[in-house]
Amino acid sequence: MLRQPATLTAALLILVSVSLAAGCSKSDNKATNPYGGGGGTPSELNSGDLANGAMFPHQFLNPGTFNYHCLHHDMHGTVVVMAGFPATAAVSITNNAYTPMRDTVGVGANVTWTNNSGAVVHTVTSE
Ligand SMILES: [Cu+2]
Repeated sequence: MLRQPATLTAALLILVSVSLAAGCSKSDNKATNPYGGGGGTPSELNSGDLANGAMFPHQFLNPGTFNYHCLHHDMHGTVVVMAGFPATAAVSITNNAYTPMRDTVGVGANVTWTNNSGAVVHTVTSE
């Protein structure tokens, strides 16, 4: 008799785990989230190609550490999102680098990347 509740608990844990996993994949669906993912999912940042002068704005709705890179060059950057930090940040892309390479912003902050690299195309893409 005493083992039955333990078995039931294990079954419930499995159900909860499966439900959570299903919930995570749902948040990757861009159709339901206009900001493209959120919560540190791989799809959080996906600028596509940015020509010279092009800007890529993104709002970070969830706290976390968001590492990104350029699909064309060995360039890396990080945005850390946590409560109590600025609501905006600007990142300039020049000389095959993101400047600054690391930003810390508040939850809900808007970060804008601008390609100031002349004719060189770059991206801002989650790692
Ligand atoms: Cu690049």
